[in-house]
Amino acid sequence: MNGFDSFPVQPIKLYRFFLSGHSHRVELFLSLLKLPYELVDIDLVAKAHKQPEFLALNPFGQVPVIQDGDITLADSNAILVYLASNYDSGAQWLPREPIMAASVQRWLSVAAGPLAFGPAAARRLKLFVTSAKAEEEMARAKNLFDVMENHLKNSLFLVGDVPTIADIANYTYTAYAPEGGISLDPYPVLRGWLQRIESMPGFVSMAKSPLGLACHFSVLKSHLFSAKE
Ligand SMILES: N[C@@H](CCC(=O)N[C@@H](CS)C(=O)NCC(=O)O)C(=O)O
Repeated sequence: MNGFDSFPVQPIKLYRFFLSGHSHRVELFLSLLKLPYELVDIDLVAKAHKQPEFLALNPFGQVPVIQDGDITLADSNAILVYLASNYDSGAQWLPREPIMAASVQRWLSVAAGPLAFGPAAARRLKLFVTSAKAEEEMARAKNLFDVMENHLKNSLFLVGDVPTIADIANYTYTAYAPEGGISLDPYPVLRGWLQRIESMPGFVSMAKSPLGLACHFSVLKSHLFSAKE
């Protein structure tokens, strides 16, 4: 048991891709909440995410999606909000106090904005579109990490001294920024924050490249992102 009031009657299905940071943030939160879940790998190489069966789950044709009983929900941050609202009755992960709630939302917007279009985009380009320079993405990442480095000098986590879904939403693409050629060496405070998340009971990591990519890289490069090159 996880100590929370509500508990899924059956394992929550997480439709994901193993190198997707958006998928990983959901898996990480499910694991930290000690909720039962089942991973369903979506074959992005075979474009399974663009087939009618998957589009019925998410018309945007993107992972992650969860199914919790009768509920089907797409979008990583929406899923974090749902899981926190439904399964954390103590409201630690999504505080209800107006300023705290707004601060969490602000960092969810960062995860969907500068983080997605900075370090996450640089990683995607570096891993899958090797000819790309990713200069704009790297500049965005630097701006973002400068802000986070300063911000985290004042608190242990992004919103106060206890972890919230703001930290979960921003963890993966920050931790994996080096895969996009962005060093975290200049950011000791940021690295301390990553370590605090990694030391939480139930922490699970995402596959790292090139290990994670070893068997998939050539296939991915030629099929998955070719349309975006
Ligand atoms: N806003 C979405 C973004 C999800 C996203 O970008 N998913 C990527 C994998 S990381 C995807 O499915 N890409 C395939 C595509 O867009 O065709 C979320 O937060 O879940």
